[in-house]
Amino acid sequence: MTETMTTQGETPRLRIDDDTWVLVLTGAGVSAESGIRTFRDAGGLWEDYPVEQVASPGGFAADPALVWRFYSARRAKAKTCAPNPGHRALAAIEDRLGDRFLLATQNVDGLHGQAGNRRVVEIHGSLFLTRCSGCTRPPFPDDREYPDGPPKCDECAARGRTSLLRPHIVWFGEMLDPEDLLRIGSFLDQARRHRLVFLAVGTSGVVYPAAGMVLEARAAGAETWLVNAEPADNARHFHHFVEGPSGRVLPALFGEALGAVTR
Ligand code: BJW
Repeated sequence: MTETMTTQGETPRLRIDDDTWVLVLTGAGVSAESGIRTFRDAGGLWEDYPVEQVASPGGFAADPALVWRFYSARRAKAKTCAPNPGHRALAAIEDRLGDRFLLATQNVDGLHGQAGNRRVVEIHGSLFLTRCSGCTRPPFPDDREYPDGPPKCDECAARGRTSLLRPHIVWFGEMLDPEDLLRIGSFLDQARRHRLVFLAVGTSGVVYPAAGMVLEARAAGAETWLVNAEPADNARHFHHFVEGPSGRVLPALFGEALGAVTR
């Protein structure tokens, strides 16, 4: 494993040429400058909410009303937030690269889509989708808040059963959608024949399988970059670590690669 090159001052430029493919992984830090709380920072969500009670299947079974209060408050907050320059830089890079770009996000706030990214895999689900905990109806768009208690599934009710609706979020101990992982895997398979760049932004590198994606990318021959406000747990696996806020670093990192696209 090569040594990680750390930059704290002036942001280096990431070279992007006609043979470059870019896989991006984002985490909560990329939305911090939009006013959305991260999880593990000082002042993060896990300071106020016990993670196993609000983000696990067992927590939902024990107290679905608490879980819905947590996600209702997150929906309410996310509705008031807008993309920041970091999101917009990633949207501009997708505009330039087209199918040579893929963004895997752990965020559930929808801000990448709002910024204009289209090739997005929301690996931990979406705040604005709801599904049934008891039947296989597909997740459906839902931005309502449920402060007064957990909503029930009307399709189950029509069949004489009672099931609770739940947020379409991947909780601890739950599998990520295999189709999402397949999409990322096939992108890597195509990209390995080209110049591949893997860029992780605003993530503590603690939660798997996302935290292991850098190693998969390296196995596919990627040059690996981390942009984060502090050293992530898995920082040693990256070739380059640029320390700083993504809203400032990303536009500078892409530099003239963004020149053709103004937003
Ligand atoms: C800035 C910034 C700025 C601030 N600019 N930067 C292998 C080893 C050990 C354990 C496991 C393993 N494989 C699986 C597990 C179990 C588990 C896991 O990883 N546990 C670890 C915690 C130990 N993983 C799972 O259960 C996953 N499922 C799975 O793997 O299924 C198979 C399986 C199950 C069980 C055993 C084995 C296999 C599912 C994970 C689901 C995660 N869900 C959550 C909550 C739901 C989403 C939601 O409500 O929003 O997802 S947890 C929470 O953490 C959320 C996030 O997406 C996720 C990652 O957090 P993130 O984004 O990194 O945020 P932070 O707050 O941690 O970090 C922010 C960073 O930004 C900080 O570093 C700041 O410095 C930085 N920052 N401002 C740039 N302006």
